[in-house]
Formats: sequence, C-alpha cells, structure tokens
Amino acid sequence: MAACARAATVSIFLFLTKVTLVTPATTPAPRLAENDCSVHTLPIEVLQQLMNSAEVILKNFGSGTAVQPVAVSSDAALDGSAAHILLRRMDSELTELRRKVLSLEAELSRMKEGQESSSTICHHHQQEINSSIVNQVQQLQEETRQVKDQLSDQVQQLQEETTQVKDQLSDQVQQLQDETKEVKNQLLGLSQQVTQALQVPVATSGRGLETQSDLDTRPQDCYDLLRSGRNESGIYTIYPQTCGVAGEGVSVWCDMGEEEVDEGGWTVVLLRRPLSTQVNFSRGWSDYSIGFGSPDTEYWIGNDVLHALTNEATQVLRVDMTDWDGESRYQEYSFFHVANRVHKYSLRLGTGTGIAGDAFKYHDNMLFSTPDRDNDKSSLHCAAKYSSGFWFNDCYKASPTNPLLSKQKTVKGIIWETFHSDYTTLQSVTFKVKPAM
Ligand SMILES: [Ca+2]
Repeated sequence: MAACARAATVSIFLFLTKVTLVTPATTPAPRLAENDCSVHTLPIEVLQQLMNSAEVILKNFGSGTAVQPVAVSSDAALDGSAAHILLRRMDSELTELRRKVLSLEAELSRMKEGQESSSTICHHHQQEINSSIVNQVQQLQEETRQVKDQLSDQVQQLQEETTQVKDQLSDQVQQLQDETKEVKNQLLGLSQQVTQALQVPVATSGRGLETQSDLDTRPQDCYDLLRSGRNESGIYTIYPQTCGVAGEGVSVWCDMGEEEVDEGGWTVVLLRRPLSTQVNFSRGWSDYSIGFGSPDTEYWIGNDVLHALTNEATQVLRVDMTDWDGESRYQEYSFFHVANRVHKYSLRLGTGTGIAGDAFKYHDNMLFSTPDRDNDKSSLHCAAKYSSGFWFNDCYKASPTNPLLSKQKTVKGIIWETFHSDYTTLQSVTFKVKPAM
C-alpha cells in the first residue's frame, strides 16, 4: 500500500511538474481589455483539461483508489531515514502543487468571468449603438419631412402672392393705359379745336364760323352715309369721332332699310348668324375693346367704337332676332350709351319697346365682363362660364354673344328670355344703332 502511495505521488509529481511548465501560472495571465471582444478560448480549454486531469489524480490519491503503479523498483534498498526524508519532501511538494492548482483554478475562474463580462459588455454596447443609430435615422427622417412640408407651404404661398401681385399690376397697367389714352384723346380734341378756331377767321372769311363736323365730311356712321345718298345695305367704312376727333376707319354693315318700310341708316354693332364656320366670341377684354370678326361673316364692332358712336349723340338701339323655326322678333331702346374703357364700358339703356320683350333691360347699368375680366354682379364669373363678353348681371336674360348653337334648350347658346323663356336657342341676332330723331 505504501508502495502504491509512493508510486502515485511520483506520478502526480511528474505530471504536475509538466503542468507547471506549460501553464501560464509562471507568467501573468493575459487580462482581457474591457472592450476586447476576441475570445481566448484555446488557453482556457487547455487549462481546463489540465485542471480536470490534476483534480482526478488528486482525488484518487486522497481516496486511496488504486492507481496504476509506475515503474518503481520494489527492492530499492532505502533505509527508514531516507524514506522518511523522501516522504516529507514529497508531502511538501504535494502541498506546493495543491497551492498552485488552487491558484490556477482561481486564475481560470477569473479569466472565465472576464470573458463573460467582456462578451456581455460588447453585446450591450452593440445594442446601444444600434438603438442610437435607429433613433438618429428616425429623427432625421422626421426633420426632413417637417422641412419638406414647410418648404411646400412656403412655395405655395409665394405662388399665390405672385399671382395676386401679377393680377393687381396687370389691372393697374390696364387702367393707366386707359386713362392715358382718354387724356390723349381729350388733348388732341382740344388742340384741334384751338387750331381750327384760330384758322377759321382767315380761311373761311365771309362764311362765318363753322363747326368741326362741317369741316370733317367723312361719315361718322351709317346714318351719315344714308343722308349722303348711300341707300343700299352693305359694307361701308365709317369714322366715329371721340371728343370731336375722328378715329380710324371701321368696316361695318350698314342696314339702309327697305323702301317705304324702314328708313334705314342703322350701323350694325353686333352681327350673329349661322355659318359653316362660326366666328369665335370666346375672347378676352382686349379683343372686345377693339372689336373682332368681319361684316361679311359675324362681328363685334368693339367697345371703344361703341363708346365713340354713342357718346357724341343720343343713339337708338334696335335688336333683331330670329329663332330656328324662322320666327323673327325685335326690341328697340330709346337710348343706348356705352361708357369709356376707364368706366369699364358701363351700359345705359332707355325705354324698351317691341315684340321680343325687355330681356336686355336686366343688363342696364352693368359693367362689361369678358372671360378674363369679372365685372359682373354674380359670385360666379359669368363671362368665363358662358364663354362670351357682355354686360353680365347675375348672369343674364339675354346672351347674344354666347356660342351660336343649333336648335336646343340650353343656357349655353344665344338666348332672349322674353322670347323663349325655356332657353330655346336663336339662330341669328343683330344689334344696330342710329341717332335718335
Ligand atoms: Ca362675378
């Protein structure tokens, strides 16, 4: 039994001597840096195996379990003293070895804790970083969205303001142009009158003073032409005067009447009739001001000419119309006046008589509106709604400038409500003027 114990002791001694040589116990175990995520698995595993083996051997030695003897000579002639010394030395070494084993176990435990701690710290840091990145991305997205919304609002506001300013400027420019033209015409008229007044006593010696209309023999309207002997209806050029000054010639249709029925002399200012291709009456303020179309098709004489024609002398207006069944009716107004551009061609009408009914009276005192100018009394933009220029109220009872449509019941066509109150369209209509008798 003593021999077995000795043999085991020798085996452990030899084994642990090797362990001592290969373990890091003789040098300080590497400490893991706090954030060092690399894992030192190999040294720890090796140490673990070695420790396990050492513990088994120590346990077996302590419990007296039989261990395979190593080759120790049984007949070694060791005396009692020598054996005693050997045993003491082995005990001492054994104690030292146990201490080293314990130290190694502590080191191993510390390394394991370090590894686990490092791993936990790394995982925790990774989560924090991920969470931080996600938060920052979300915050950036939110800020981007807010900035985008703000920019969009500002752009829209700028566009609206630009449009408003543009409209205001356009109106102001138009008004200035109108006023300038009006003043210019008045100055020209005055200048001409002064010049003629100064020249007349010399040039017309013996005839007395003459009026300007006597000096300008060009026809101001169709009635002038009729008086000069032109009694056939047709296209003529007239020279309406503004403030005593004849403007440019205007080509118009003169209705010279039928013999012994109507004395004629009517200047047609609006002509609508069915054609293979109708004239487009969906036009802006400028077109309605200067006029458009042609006397051999359809036309609007122009609001500036209307003002000139109706401003110099009291004019009678006659409206002739025919429906698609061929029935003709008329309405006359004892007085017809159109104001100048500055006053937006405001309409004044006298008493109406006739068999078509007084639909036009609804438009008395109205300003002129076009698809690009809303001067009506409606919350709507009547001229834009009906694609025409007229003295819209809220909106109309007569619509002679609406599109010329085939026979049907629609508010979109040419209507005279007191003729066809069910909005049956008309096929032709003319507005014509001549000086009141
Ligand atoms: Ca309106």
